[in-house]
Amino acid sequence: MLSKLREAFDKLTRGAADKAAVEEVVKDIQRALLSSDVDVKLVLQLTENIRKHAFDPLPQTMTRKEHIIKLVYDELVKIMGEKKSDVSLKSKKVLMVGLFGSGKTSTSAKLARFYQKKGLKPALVCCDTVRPAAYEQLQQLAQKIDVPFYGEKFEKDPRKVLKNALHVTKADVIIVDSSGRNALEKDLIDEIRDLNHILEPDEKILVIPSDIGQAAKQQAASFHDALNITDVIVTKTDATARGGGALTACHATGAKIKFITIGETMEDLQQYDPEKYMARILGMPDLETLLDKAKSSIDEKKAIKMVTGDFTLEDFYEQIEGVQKMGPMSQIIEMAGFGKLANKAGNVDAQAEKMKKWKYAIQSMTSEERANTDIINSSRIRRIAAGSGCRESDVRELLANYGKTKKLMKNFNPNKLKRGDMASMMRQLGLKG
Ligand SMILES: Nc1nc2c(ncn2[C@@H]2O[C@H](COP(=O)(O)OP(=O)(O)OP(=O)(O)O)[C@@H](O)[C@H]2O)c(=O)[nH]1
Ligand SMILES: [Mg+2]
Repeated sequence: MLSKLREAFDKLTRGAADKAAVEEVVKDIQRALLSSDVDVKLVLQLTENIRKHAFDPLPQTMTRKEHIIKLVYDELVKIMGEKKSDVSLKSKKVLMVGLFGSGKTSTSAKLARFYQKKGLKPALVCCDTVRPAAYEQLQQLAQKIDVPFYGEKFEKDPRKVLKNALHVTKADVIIVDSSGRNALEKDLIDEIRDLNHILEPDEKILVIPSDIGQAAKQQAASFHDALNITDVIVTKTDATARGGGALTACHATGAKIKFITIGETMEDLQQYDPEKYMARILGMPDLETLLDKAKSSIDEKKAIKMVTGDFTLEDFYEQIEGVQKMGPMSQIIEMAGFGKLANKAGNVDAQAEKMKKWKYAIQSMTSEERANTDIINSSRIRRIAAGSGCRESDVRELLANYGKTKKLMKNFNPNKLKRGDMASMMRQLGLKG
């Protein structure tokens, strides 16, 4: 169980976190990963990075223990997906593959339900001609969620079924369920390969049950060889909190987790969210709080850079962009005690348009110009404008705002800031009407 990792982390609270202690924890982490069926090579690779960064300088808000948990988290999500999964709502064809009993059929229906709730028209196709009741199983699920279903009860060749299905099925999202096997056999791989050629799917999803062990690597690698897996769905996460198999499968395919399933009803499918998923498999419900702390310490560093006036044109761009996204700048405003003032940061669309121009302009500058904007004279402005497709006045506006901000930031002390100062600063930056 990956939750064994938690026990390893706990050791860091006791005693000093010196080199020997961290080394012991690294060993514990290795044992925990190995006993969760994570591939040996992968375990060594993961822990090497943790060892390397264990003694990096600590951000003020974090303890050594929290820092190491964050390192482990970063390593794990690098493989399984660092961001919440991206689910496109365009028309598409999806092929579901996986071994016997992994959850392909039920997950196909859950996925159809997911897209149905998003306002798309899904359809389910049964290409499992091996398991006796496969046809009825998917048909019943399709009926339950009121989604069109195609299958041929007596046809033994799934290739024929799929070709026919594609002729008659009109839907935004076509989800094709395939058959499983006890083990990876050549006939299954050949069949999957053929279905892949006939369907030409946009998404090729490997369905992996949470409780899969060491077999994950070989399985994932074989499916990947046959059809280039694009996404992973981890099923049965309610039944066991293992997670090592999913990690290995993602590593073997290079694909990220798109969804997890958390139960047997048609609503039990969730988009993958790294923080939530890791909290689940590590058995650490408070993980999100810890990660929030890590995020705010990064913003703190940026803020310090900003208030010391030592910031470049690129930093400037990032800060302004941050205001749009309620990012770092709003953090500073919060630090200064003004709550979500940045919400009122003016007309978002016009601002976004301006940002785009500025971005191109910055990209058209030489690194020398970026480092020292004082050298940007009229002829350089002309060149930058021409290179970025902006007007010269846009470039001048960018430079003027950057200069103003730099000056403001030098005198900016978040602790002494008054409400009026902040509003005036926002106005001067052209961020408030
Ligand atoms: N508790 C729980 N059960 C699940 C979950 N996902 C699937 N199952 C159950 O696992 C069993 C197997 O699921 P199927 O969808 O039939 O698996 P399959 O891969 O299509 O199986 P074959 O077609 O035989 O290869 C069913 O009883 C499902 O209800 C889940 O997230 N949680
Ligand atoms: Mg099935």
